[in-house]
Amino acid sequence: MKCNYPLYILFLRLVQKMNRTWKMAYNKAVTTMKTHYLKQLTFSVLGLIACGQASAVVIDDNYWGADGFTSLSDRDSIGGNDYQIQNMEVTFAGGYMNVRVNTNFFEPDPYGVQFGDLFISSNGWNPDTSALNYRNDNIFTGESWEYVFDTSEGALYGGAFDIATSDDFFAGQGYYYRRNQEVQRANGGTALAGSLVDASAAGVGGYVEYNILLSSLNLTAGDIGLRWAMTCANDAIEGAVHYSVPEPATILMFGLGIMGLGMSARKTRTK
Ligand SMILES: [Ca+2]
Ligand SMILES: [Ca+2]
Ligand SMILES: [Ca+2]
Ligand SMILES: [Ca+2]
Repeated sequence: MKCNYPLYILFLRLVQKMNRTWKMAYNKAVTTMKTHYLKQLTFSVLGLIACGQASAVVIDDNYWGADGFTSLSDRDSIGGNDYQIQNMEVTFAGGYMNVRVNTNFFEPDPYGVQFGDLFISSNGWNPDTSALNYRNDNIFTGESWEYVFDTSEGALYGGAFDIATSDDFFAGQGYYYRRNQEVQRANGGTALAGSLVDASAAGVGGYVEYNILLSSLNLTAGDIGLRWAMTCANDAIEGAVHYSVPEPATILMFGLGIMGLGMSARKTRTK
């Protein structure tokens, strides 16, 4: 540095240096804010998606049902582990109700037992509760079903359909089975497009999975009843899952809420 350097030049350099430092700090802050905002936005979008994807509700198999055979009647599953139904898992996502029936049963069965159909009650679930584990419940008592997904047809049916019971398959053949249990759609009804079944994961420890298009069901908020049993009904399951009508406004508010939280968190951190 020269001795005769005017003082104002020195002062100017100092200001320039400060200006550079401040600009760098400013740019860094803007970049950080941009990154932070992007993160918050991503989280909000994920939040919006998550809002429509509730985690699975498990319906435990507390249902025994009526009319098992004498000494075998007093139990959940007849005929060993091959017919066991563990539970049902229900998830609402993307306009569908996903129902996973966790069962050891699979086709082909040595006795000709077939997959059952998924019965759906759109107006609640009111089984016969006059005995523990619904031990008086059969096709004559309890809930009636407004819809059925026909597993072999691969289609959902509404309207007036006839129901086939376990007796239609196994009466008078000398087998143990659970009597008077609804197991399949027999005929009739109106086919409703858009719902699916996937039985490719069926087997011991496996499952049969249904994707039911919610707009096909005449639903209001409340309980949806579900029922499934293979055609001998050696094990059967019934239960309910709560359905809330999704409101777009609520979902939007949820997303905005998350963004708001993100912004206030950023403010706090800046302070
Ligand atoms: Ca069971
Ligand atoms: Ca019903
Ligand atoms: Ca019943
Ligand atoms: Ca059962």
